[in-house]
Amino acid sequence: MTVVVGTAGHIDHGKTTLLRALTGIDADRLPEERRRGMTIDVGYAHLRLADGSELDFVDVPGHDRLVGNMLVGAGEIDAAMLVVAADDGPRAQTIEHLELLDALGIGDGIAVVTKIDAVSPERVAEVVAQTAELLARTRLAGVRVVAVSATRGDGLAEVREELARLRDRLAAEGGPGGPARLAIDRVFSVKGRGAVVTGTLRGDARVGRGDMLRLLPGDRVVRVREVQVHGETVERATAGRTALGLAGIEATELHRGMVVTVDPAVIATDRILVALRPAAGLSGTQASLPADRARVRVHAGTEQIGAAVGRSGRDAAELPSGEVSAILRLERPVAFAPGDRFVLRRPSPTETLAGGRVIDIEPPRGVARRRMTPERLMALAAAADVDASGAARLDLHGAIADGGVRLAADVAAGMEAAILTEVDGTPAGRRLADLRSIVASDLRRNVRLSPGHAREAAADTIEGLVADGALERDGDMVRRPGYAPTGQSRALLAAMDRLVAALDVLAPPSLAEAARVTGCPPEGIRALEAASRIVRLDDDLAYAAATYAALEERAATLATAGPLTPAAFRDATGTSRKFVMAILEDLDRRGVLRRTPDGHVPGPRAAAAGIGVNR
Ligand SMILES: Nc1nc2c(ncn2[C@@H]2O[C@H](COP(=O)(O)OP(=O)(O)OP(=O)(O)O)[C@@H](O)[C@H]2O)c(=O)[nH]1
Ligand SMILES: [Mg+2]
Repeated sequence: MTVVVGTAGHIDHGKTTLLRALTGIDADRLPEERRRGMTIDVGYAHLRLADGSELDFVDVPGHDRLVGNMLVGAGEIDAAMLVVAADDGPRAQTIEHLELLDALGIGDGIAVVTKIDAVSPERVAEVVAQTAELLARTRLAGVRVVAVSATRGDGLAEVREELARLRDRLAAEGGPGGPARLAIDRVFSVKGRGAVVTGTLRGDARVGRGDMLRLLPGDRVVRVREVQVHGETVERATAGRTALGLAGIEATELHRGMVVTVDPAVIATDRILVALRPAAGLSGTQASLPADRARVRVHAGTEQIGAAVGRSGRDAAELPSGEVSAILRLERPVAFAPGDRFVLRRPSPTETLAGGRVIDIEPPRGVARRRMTPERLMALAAAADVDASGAARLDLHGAIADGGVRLAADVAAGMEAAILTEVDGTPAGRRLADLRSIVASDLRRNVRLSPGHAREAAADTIEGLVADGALERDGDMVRRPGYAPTGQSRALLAAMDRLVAALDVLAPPSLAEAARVTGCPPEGIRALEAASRIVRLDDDLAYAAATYAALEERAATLATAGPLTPAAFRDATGTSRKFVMAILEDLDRRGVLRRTPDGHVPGPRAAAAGIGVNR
């Protein structure tokens, strides 16, 4: 693995000079940086270790106004190199950067007390002690503090040795793992070669020429035209600092903060469930977590974005780890994967509020929010591996549709019970299609699924019950095993089926007329209504359940696009005013739609009808 080390420390303390002394590379590449002798944007360098392997560095500015750029650099590192000038000692950004590294969960690195040529040995010892004391209050407690002079060269060999040990320690831990991706930190356009992006390639990654990558947010597909590592063109890159020439996109369409990835676990989302931990509070006052509805800045990867914190009700649970859960609503979608670390800062006056990690990139919405209990949040936050977190996430959501539909154990059991209850209520049996629709809409009162996915889950569960022998299939009917119909009920069932078929059209005849033609007696109509095989809108108008479900879905979809007028709905369904008025009135009464002077719009129960369900 290629370890990426990020510098940190107060302005002018010698970060860039130390890197130049170690690697021979000047990370201050911008003309303005060279003129002013200070780092403004993130810079890069790499070091060849004694065994021939290489170590990557990200160099950051120490200026207090450039903390945003420091975080771009620190967002994708494995370890830190804290630099403290021996003459100055720890200063404001020494402390601020340490707090930020701690919030980002950086747990290994090295500290360097530099410029020792300018002070007495006593002063060096004093600053080394102060630095170790500060580190002790963070996750970097106990890392080596090495005294050097970057200009004279004292101590540089020791720094190199410690960096090699650092690399070995991190390699032994198996690297950061996680989804393969590159968070873009620089974009430029090379004449004749098109757009080029740079960043740190992370996760179990392997990116080669010709690969197709997803660009987030926006979900565009781009092709890798060329891969470069440390300025050399290579067939493929596996980790560390990487430059990618991209085809199928202009440089102007790319910017810092975007992510290219091959892993479907990375998605662009504007709402995340997170676990927060208050910042270390190294400067004395202990920072407190942002309150509910507080406006914050989220720094994640190479991106930063405004967000509102949700810490009320079900969103806020105290986790045994000492963290608390919260929802972050981002100003626009940003690429995230589960487990990602980030920092929350107050915009002004700026202060580091908290460090956090993402526990769900698509937290429960709508009815599924009722399942967000502290126990389920804790289980998800504590999940140690992909399997455990997959199971905990399913339990939190109740149902997840990714390819197929999966149901949580309690939801699956509830659905089986509901199916058996339905069937027990009609000994003669239920039509499979009706049973499917009924239990599917039942399911959607408890979990968030699209109508199609809910029907798929219903069909699977019914199949399962048939396979187990709890139900029996007879043509398109489902019933309990062992039912023996009499001659009379057989005739009634046939008449009921005929009536359902007659009402299975967009403009059905009057109910009385349909009953007469199909020979279905009143008790047959009552039985059909009780079994929800037909939907009765008024005395003389009824639809087959499936037809009505389709009409409802159509109306709901149209109403999300803008107010739906009776005339527009009539044209969309090719029926007449009589039918659309009755349907719209029914949907209004049930809260699926709401009537406004301009037409019908989604009502309070719109979500239950499938509006706004994105997956
Ligand atoms: N005497 C002495 N001077 C040093 C040493 N290292 C750096 N300097 C000087 O300190 C000044 C700042 O060095 P930089 O490396 O630019 O500091 P920096 O931490 O990168 O600064 P920013 O990027 O602006 O935060 C320069 O004038 C360096 O020449 C050292 O070991 N000894
Ligand atoms: Mg610098």
